[in-house]
Amino acid sequence: MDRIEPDDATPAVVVEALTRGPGAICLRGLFSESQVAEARRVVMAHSEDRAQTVTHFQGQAAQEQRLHLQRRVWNLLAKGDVFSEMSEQPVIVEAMRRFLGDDFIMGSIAANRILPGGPGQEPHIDYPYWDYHMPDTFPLGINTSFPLNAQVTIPLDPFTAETGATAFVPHTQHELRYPADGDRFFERCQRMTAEPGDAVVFFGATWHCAMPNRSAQDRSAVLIQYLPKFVKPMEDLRAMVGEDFVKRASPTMRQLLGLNFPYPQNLDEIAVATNAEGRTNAMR
Ligand SMILES: O=C(O)CCC(=O)C(=O)O
Repeated sequence: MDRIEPDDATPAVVVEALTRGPGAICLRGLFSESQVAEARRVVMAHSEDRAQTVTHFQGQAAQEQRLHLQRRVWNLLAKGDVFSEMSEQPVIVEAMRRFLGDDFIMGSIAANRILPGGPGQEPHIDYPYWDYHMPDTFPLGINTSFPLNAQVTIPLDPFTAETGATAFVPHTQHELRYPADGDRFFERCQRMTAEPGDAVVFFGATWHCAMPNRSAQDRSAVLIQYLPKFVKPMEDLRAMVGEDFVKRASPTMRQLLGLNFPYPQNLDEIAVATNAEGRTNAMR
């Protein structure tokens, strides 16, 4: 995985890494020390006494009664302005416009905290491909020739081999497949090692997983999921943030919340009936 300076992270460079390249790229030092400190403070505060929130790809840890050593904090937009700053970061937004289309949305913004001794995950691919171990539930011919997901991981603690930096197998995004036992994931993987405040951008069709934290310190990261406008978001962000947040939202945040793409609608109940779609004179 290349590690580049934000000034070099043009949309073309990021998209090349996600499509024809290994599937991931690290943008160094995109967020300031104070942004990282504030994000970490919120994540730690919200995960201290609420050990059990919904999690994913942790079936084995659940069987072994070790779920409490990994903690998720969901709905981060409602928990601090720093998370809006992270999700609207201009270098990332410009790259996402190119990768997922101008009206791309945010499907989730959450934190994954792995405590010392905490478990890693099952190797997987991300929403909306995350249940592709049942390929018959997807449309005929689905593939990764166009992306339905992008992920951004922002470490709030050092991401090292010891602390449990995310593992990934480069170039696996080229063929859409959920990793299987015979794929030797753990022999072939590289690690997304990174510093607090870096941003690792990757295509979620690339096989990856959080790794066990074998260190004596916490390992937390903010995980942002971006989607094309037409994919149903994973977290119901629009409902979770509330009316006041929406009233204050910037044009970019309104887009991220899906407000630029007003479907589904009750078309039978639209008060002022007009021509809503089409190249000519469309009034959504
Ligand atoms: O925390 C990590 O390292 C990765 C988490 C992840 O891949 C996921 O939850 O889908």
